Amino acid sequence: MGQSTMGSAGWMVIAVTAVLGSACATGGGISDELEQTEDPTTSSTSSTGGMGGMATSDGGMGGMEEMGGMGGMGGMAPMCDFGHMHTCEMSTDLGNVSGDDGGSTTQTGVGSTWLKVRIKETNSSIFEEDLSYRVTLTSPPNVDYDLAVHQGPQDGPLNCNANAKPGVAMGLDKVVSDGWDDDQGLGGEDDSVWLAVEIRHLSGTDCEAEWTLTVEGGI
Ligand SMILES: [Ca+2]
Ligand SMILES: [Ca+2]
Ligand SMILES: [Ca+2]
Repeated sequence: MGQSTMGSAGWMVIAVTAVLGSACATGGGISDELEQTEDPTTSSTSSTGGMGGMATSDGGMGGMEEMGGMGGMGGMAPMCDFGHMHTCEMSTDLGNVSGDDGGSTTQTGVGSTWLKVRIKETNSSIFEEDLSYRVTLTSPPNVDYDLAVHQGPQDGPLNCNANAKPGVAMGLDKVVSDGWDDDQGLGGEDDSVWLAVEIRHLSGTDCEAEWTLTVEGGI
């Protein structure tokens, strides 16, 4: 079928060329010839039935590709912004998680962002109860996110410039953990710390796929 279509189209091209050739011979310069060569070819490609065998199928495929492209861009896969929604200083506050007695908090979202959480000393016993935490970022299967934790000083403020503790890959998870002594001191010493948690988009375009961040204390 393809061959016969090509064959008839080939004949039509020859016919058009022949018509143009004779028209050219009766008058018109080189520029006229070029314009006429383009015009009949274009119009017959889009409208005439005879050449339609080939021209229509070409046009049809082209049309489908354009439609498909537009549909993909516009409806099925909307563009979304995976960039940071705000700065570290404006990070979302997840509140306190007990770093000694234990506890946890979980957050979900899409795209890069900053969050902060306080790993709080809640046990005021005269006996030491050391503090620790584990931050786990679980990426959805089709979007990859990276994790970094900036750990502030004990009994101090959020420190966005603290050295980043990079997430260690464990399957789909990125994990950062740490622990430190419960200092007693005279009258007790607060060993709570603020964590600035950065979630950074690496790859993938699914706007619906959420990451899950879990912060556990007293691990
Ligand atoms: Ca304590
Ligand atoms: Ca303490
Ligand atoms: Ca301390």
